[in-house]
Amino acid sequence: VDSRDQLLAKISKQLKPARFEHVQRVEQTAIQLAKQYGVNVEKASIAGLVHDYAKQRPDEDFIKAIKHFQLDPDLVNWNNAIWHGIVGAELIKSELDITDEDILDAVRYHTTGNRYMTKLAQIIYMADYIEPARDFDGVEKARLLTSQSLELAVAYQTKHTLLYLLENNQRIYPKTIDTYNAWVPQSG
Ligand code: DGI
Ligand code: FE
Ligand code: FE
Ligand code: FE
Repeated sequence: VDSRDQLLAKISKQLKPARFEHVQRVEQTAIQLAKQYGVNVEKASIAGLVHDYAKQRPDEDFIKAIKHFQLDPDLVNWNNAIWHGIVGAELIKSELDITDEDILDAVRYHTTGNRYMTKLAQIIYMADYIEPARDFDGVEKARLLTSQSLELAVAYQTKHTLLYLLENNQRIYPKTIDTYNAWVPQSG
């Protein structure tokens, strides 16, 4: 594991400036949430910084990694949006020597969510959605919910992502549906 400066240098090599700024805002948001919810602040910092590490890699890197790491072969039928977290976690592990499975799971599930998510994974999922530069209908509601209940916030994001994907004729990755089914609040 590197010093913070070494880690930042490696990340900035992989990302264009706007994306590098985004991951630093996600880090700060995740640190605040970690303090509020009693989660390890160091892990929240690292997970926030690395969550989009693989976002700007060429498709062929992901195809190679899916084979090399023997991940679910169906992953080849998806795209960067799905790969950069789920496959990106393996690249982070091998290239940045980050072996903490809490951090790697938070990266893995930061786009799709997952049936099981640690508090750290919930925090990264939400921090990515509500970091200060995010601006979309519903972001204020998402920020308020995140400050009140991580679980309800995860459910809110998942529902709104699904609605957005359906509205835009995008395919739904099965894990996104699993997340919805696991987290949607049930009243009876
Ligand atoms: O990497 P970021 O832009 O910071 O954010 P992200 O990793 O949360 O989301 C990347 C994109 O992934 C976003 O535009 C929504 C999309 N996405 C999330 N779930 C699914 C999905 N795209 C498809 N096709 N299917 C999904 O289930
Ligand atoms: Fe992402
Ligand atoms: Fe996200
Ligand atoms: Fe992100």
